[in-house]
Amino acid sequence: MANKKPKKQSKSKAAAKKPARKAVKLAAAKKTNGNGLPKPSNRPWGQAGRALNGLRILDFTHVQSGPTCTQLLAYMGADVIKVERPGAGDITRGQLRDVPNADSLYFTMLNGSKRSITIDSKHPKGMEILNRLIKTCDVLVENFAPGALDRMGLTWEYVHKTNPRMIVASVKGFGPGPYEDCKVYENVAQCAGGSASTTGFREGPPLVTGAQIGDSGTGLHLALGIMAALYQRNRTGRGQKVLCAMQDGVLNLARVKLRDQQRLAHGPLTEYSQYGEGVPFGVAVPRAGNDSGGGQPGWIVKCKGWENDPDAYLYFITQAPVWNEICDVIGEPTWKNDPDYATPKARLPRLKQIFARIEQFTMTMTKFEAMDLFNKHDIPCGPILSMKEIAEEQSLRATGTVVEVDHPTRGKYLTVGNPIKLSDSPADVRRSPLLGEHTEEILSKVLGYSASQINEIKASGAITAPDKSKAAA
Ligand code: CAO
Repeated sequence: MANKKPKKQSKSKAAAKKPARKAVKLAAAKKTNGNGLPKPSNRPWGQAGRALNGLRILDFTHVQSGPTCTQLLAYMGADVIKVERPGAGDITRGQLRDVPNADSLYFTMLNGSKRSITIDSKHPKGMEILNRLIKTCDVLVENFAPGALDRMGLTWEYVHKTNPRMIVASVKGFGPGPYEDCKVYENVAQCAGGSASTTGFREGPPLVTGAQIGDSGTGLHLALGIMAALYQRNRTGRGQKVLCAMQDGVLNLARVKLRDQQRLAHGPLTEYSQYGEGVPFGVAVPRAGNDSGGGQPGWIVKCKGWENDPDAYLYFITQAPVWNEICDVIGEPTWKNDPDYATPKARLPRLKQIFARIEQFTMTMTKFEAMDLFNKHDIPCGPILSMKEIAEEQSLRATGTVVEVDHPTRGKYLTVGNPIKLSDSPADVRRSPLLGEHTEEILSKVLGYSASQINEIKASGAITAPDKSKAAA
């Protein structure tokens, strides 16, 4: 090709250049729609890569809150590089262990689809590797105790100077204020965010919930913050700090209770069963047992088998638009026109009695039979599903919400896949990495270290656990 004689041009050079330029412009327009944006792909849905392909995350997270965030980003296609301390790793690898010498489910279910590199961030050579990672990654995500990242030398100023495009996303227990330096775990956040004081039964103590709204809830908030910061970076060209405090995250999820706190100033909360029972309200939102959160009164009622099965219950909502159907189904047709029952307002002081009657009916059938029956009449209700039932539920497997993955040391286990379904980006749910499984791969393929440099790094102790026998000698 290079030796071919150029053909004689019949037109002048200037004239010949014009169409060439036009062709280039046309080609660009074809690719970009003429407005700088790519033309819609004509690849089949689900075959145009994953939503976050090309995004690289420096994952400094541990325990639960941070890992839930980065796992979600990994499911959506981001390359998540989890940095762990050599020899130790994320503390959850060894917590609540069910299989000897294998990573715990605590760890494996929060760190799927990631790569693991071990780096001692307090070793000079380790810091050199981290510097390279900072230059090549888009987002640094961390949830260390307040001040820990700064103590490593990775202050915001330092990271921003090293890579101005980098987004630094953090989970902390509290935002700026009196408690900003405190370490926080899930239940502390539930208590400080208003969830515990409003959960449980009026007569009992505050209660924490099984859903990890402080950890996983804040991880979700952080993922959204990261996405927004990435979008803004497209415009500004620079990264920013993203901070999600667990107290704030819980309060955001408990906002209806702050709503009720303000309503209290204007009178009793009539949809709380305490109102119907004639119990006066205090100064703060009380615990409401299993009352429905909104204006549609609901309660948990027993179903067949409740004596032996702790989950033989159904959540039943007396939704106003289907009140007539409810009356017919449970065998109380006269309630439809009885002034004591016919309107939502009239029913409020009688909720306890109404739910007792509904329960009388539901106790004659299983929760699944009740669910089928009520749904035929458009009556909102839901069976109380045990974790065993959820683990075995085939429809959740079919949608990829529950996924079985295989792990080299623990074997097959179930994990929760991506609860966010994208029609053009199938979730990438893979097993969690072993400690340091991808250290060499990342050093060579991502950071460009040569084989001899990697040997040097290994000898330095920056990526390997300290040799205990040497230390003892
Ligand atoms: N190399 C060397 N040192 C490392 C390292 C690495 N790769 N990775 C972590 N470390 C060090 C940190 O530098 C820190 O050391 P210093 O305190 O000496 O600076 C130390 O390990 C651990 O940091 P930590 O204080 O975050 O860990 P902890 O176990 O004491 O506390 C937690 C855990 C969760 C209470 C705390 O991290 C925290 O409050 N995080 C913010 C809130 C949060 O996310 N909580 C949810 C936890 S899930 O329920």
